[in-house]
Amino acid sequence: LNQLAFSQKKIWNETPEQKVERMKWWTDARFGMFIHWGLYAQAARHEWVKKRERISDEDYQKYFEIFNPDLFDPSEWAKKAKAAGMKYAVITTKHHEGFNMFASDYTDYNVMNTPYGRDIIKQWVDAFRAEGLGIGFYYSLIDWHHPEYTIDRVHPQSASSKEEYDELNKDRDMSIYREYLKNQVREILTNYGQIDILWLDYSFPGEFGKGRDDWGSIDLMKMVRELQPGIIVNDRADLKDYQGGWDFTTPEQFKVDKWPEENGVRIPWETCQTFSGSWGYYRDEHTWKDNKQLLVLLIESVSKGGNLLLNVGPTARGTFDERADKALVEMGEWMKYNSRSIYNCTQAPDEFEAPDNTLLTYNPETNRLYVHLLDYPLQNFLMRGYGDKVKYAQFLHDASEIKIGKPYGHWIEQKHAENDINLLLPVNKPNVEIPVIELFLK
Ligand code: JFZ
Repeated sequence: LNQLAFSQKKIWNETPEQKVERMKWWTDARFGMFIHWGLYAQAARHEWVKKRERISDEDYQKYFEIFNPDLFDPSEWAKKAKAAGMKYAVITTKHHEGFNMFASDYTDYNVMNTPYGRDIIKQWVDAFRAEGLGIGFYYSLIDWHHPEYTIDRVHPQSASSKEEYDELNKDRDMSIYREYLKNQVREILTNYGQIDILWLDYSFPGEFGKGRDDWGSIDLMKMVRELQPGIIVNDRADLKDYQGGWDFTTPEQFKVDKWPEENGVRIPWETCQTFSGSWGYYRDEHTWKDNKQLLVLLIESVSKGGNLLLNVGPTARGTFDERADKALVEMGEWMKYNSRSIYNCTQAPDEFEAPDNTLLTYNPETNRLYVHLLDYPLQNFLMRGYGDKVKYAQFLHDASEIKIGKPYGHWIEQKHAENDINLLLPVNKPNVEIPVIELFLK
């Protein structure tokens, strides 16, 4: 079911079985927290604000000079993630703005030199570890601050022609940035103990783009694998055709229609999603998804064999926006009673057809199938072709039996095959956002 595509070019030697084993905790976990936090939280209008509004380095400097998240309490964050049902978390150690949330020997543009003056990443790792959560680092390949990083033509910029870009970049040397990037990744993978996930972001190969040669991706990933042999890495360093160059794919902010494949083989995947559209804290954004939409994102990911990394953008004081808090609490309420249909679960075997308005997940170890009722049906719930497959049915949230009957009524009888069954659901929807039927399979 979870065989992996392997190519000839190798950065890291491992059998497909070893890879499945290395990633097992992560594919079982299914649900993680993404955290986008940096100086942009102060602007509170998108983590791309510097580019979007063409803010100069001089003007952006004020955020560095006043950064002081006095209410930052990472153990509170960790407890909230855990209560929501999340099993791991990934935080921005550096986003495109180039600012380091960690103490670095390679730039002064880091948190130690702000009024806050303490290593945020260190505290964050300790607190999230203490709650038993997997630890992930996001590190931006793109850097709008480093003086040697050549200014990109594909992102909004002040220059308009090739000549102007050449002029802007004439004194910049990407090989120096490449070395810096490697040094910084070494720092974050050396100074904080075991790191479970590395999330590099992102490549945009092409005429005006940047890819593996600009980042030195091959060399970088060899170092990553050596420093942290157990680490799980995303696929944004432009190393798709290298074994060991990536571990999972990252469909972002769109609906995944089926389990992604590489060379006809299903691959591990994780979709990352926001509450409201922006990744960084955005005070005035009103496009927040509701509880049901968020639950569907999670269930739908698992129903297609994937994970959900759900993003929080903390404020510049170090707190979660109350809308994020509310969303996490609501998800946790559902997860408390229904997480058995999420953890260790995956796409159902092809023989099971999902009835209308349902999503199926399946636990291969317990051989149980989960039917998520997105739109609560009438009481005679027809399941075609399930007759010889189901031993017992119950609601997941309260373990109350759901009786199994035959499709009834003489006028229906002729239309139904011998193998169809009818689940006798209560008339009223149980008080659960998305009720789940747990089927014990034969
Ligand atoms: C990137 C970042 O630019 C963004 O700020 C955020 O951190 C997000 C998680 O990742 O955005 C991307 C990167 C790649 C694609 C789209 C958005 N892509 O490949 O479609």
